[in-house]
Amino acid sequence: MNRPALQLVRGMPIIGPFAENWENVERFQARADDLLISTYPKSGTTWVSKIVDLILTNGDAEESRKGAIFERVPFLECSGPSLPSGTEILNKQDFPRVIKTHLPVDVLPQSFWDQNCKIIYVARNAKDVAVSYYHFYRMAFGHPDPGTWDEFLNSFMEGNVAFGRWSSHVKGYWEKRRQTDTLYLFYEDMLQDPMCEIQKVSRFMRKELSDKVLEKILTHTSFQAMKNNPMDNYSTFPFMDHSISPFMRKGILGDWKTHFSVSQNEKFDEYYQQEMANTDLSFRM
Ligand code: PPS
Repeated sequence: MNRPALQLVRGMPIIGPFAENWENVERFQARADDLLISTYPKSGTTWVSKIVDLILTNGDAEESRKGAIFERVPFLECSGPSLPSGTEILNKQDFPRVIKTHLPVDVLPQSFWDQNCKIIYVARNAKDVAVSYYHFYRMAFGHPDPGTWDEFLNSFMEGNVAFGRWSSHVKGYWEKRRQTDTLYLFYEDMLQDPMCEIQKVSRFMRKELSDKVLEKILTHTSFQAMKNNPMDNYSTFPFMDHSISPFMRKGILGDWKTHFSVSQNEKFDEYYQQEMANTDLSFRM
């Protein structure tokens, strides 16, 4: 498959074929009972989607295996050749819906704000996101060729990657969280104490779950369980070559240390100080 170039939508670079369906995304009618899972790419979207799905099924892993995670939690802005678009799928879906998006706050369809939908936002530290995104670009052919790691890292810092600047994304939802019904989570907290974060999500969804159900959810959402589950590991999704890099790659904190050279790290730290100077949002790296 030829790798399509990124296109600009409202000033934000987006995967080329996603731009083709933009009118339908912008017009999308959210409902008050929709639950939106929003993230900058590679921040734990699939992980939290699986947690939400298992909370909704009361920990019933067999029920949750009835479809791939990208079918159970459709991707709003997804669109491509020979694929039903996210909006097409969602417009036919039963309510209440759980919806995945990578759109930043200023590009999210207005109806999500008008309906005051519940939003679960997951943020991950920028250095690990950059590494994970680089490997994802290599294996997912909807993206342009990432070039070398150094070239990709520069594009990432410039915001010249799909969904734009990491810093605007994480800060945008952070600033909006108090005026909206948003649960703001961190990937690093999920790694450190997954049970605590699962409980936060279930409380946010107003679902009372027994300890036994919570334990089941914990088991089925571990990195290894999801990596081994074809419904969760994207092995059934087209346009990806897992032999280049698996979707479920490492799932750890600090993999950036094996990728950043000393000078890349210095440059990145300088960029990071500038981008994050005006916020109290902080990350563990
Ligand atoms: S996407 O394509 O933007 O929707 O990707 P996303 O799901 O947001 O992020 C993929 C990264 O999350 C890791 N992952 C997990 N880590 C720990 N535990 C669990 N259960 C888990 N599930 C997914 C996945 O491995 C990607 O990170 P990297 O660093 O590349 O391994």
